[in-house]
Amino acid sequence: RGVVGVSKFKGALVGALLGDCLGAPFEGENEPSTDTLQEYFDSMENPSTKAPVKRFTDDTAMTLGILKSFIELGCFDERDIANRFVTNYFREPNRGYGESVVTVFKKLRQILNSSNRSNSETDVWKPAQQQFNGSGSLGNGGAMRIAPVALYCYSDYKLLLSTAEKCTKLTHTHKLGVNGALLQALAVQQSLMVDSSQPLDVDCFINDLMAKMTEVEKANGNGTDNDIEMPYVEQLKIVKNLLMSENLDDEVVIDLLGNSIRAQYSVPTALFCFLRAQKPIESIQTENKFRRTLQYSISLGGDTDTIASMAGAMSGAYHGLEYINEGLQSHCEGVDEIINLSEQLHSIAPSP
Ligand code: 8NA
Ligand code: MG
Ligand code: MG
Ligand code: MG
Repeated sequence: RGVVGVSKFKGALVGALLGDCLGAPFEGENEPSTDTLQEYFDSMENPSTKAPVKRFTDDTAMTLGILKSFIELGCFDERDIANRFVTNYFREPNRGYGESVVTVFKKLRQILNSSNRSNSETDVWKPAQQQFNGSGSLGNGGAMRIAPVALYCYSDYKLLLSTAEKCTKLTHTHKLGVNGALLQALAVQQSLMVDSSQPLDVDCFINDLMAKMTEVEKANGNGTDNDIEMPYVEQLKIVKNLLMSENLDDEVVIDLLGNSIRAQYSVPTALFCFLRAQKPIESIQTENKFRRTLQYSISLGGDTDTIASMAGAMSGAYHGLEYINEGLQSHCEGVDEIINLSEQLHSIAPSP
């Protein structure tokens, strides 16, 4: 297992940014038409198009918080990350945050401001645990921002799992929220490790993830009150079956995998989009598998920015920055900054 190059670090984070920025205009709407999306991407890839820059949303705002914390502190620090989440939210509350996570930010702000109280009153883990009457959030907000953790910890599997879990539990403590973030982190890490000069062995990629998530769900529990023992492993089986089927029916994909703000019904969907885009998709005209990944993710509707962002992180980590069309990049807010930060993260991430 070799050292991962800087292009893959940049690809992962630019991929996450582009998915967020380009998917955001369609978030929550009904699925956009095939023609609308084809034209949307075609026009941005055309160098003469100077359309307005697309703003990033909460997905990227929180990713940037984690990224800058790693760079400035050189390690994972929960109080520093919590502080960045809070500061970023109150400076720019209109980035499209989830409805309930704002409660966590408000409580965290009080905790972080109260320096000389008892330990329990300064516990940064508490507010997330109190969400949804103590069951915790199962939204995809932990998964959508996890890419920097996957990059920083890529060479140390145990550190990756434990850091991704802690990072998620600052806002999301439900098992489905946490395990969804672990799946996303593992998928990005695997994408980094695969050589993109060879065709992707999709079957091998999903089998590896299934084995890892089996261990995760055995150890962490499933977080549901029904009979499904390993909900993410079940979703991964569906991903595998869908990848083998000849027909690609959007309705079936949405019905089986989902396109919602729940981690369980969006992280496996993002993985499917990345893997399915390794082959041509009839309704999408492009040779570029990164663009195909984003365009397909957004075509499914629902939580388009987040699903495209998660799939974009995997695809960018696999292909590297040079593969990502510059026209698409130029239409996204913050792309130069995130490339610069990716380089810095690469220089401090422990190598194997
Ligand atoms: P969150 O923790 O506030 O969760 C989001 C929502 O999920 C909550 O408001 C609830 O409706 C639901 N939810 C979460 N946990 C539970 C539970 N235990 N029981 C019942 N319902 C629950 O925020 P988040 O950070 O997870 O959210 C991330 C998403 O919100 C991303 O898609 C992000 O882009 C943003 N967002 C999404 C939309 C959209 O329409 N899809 C719109 C604006 C913002
Ligand atoms: Mg968002
Ligand atoms: Mg469609
Ligand atoms: Mg979203």
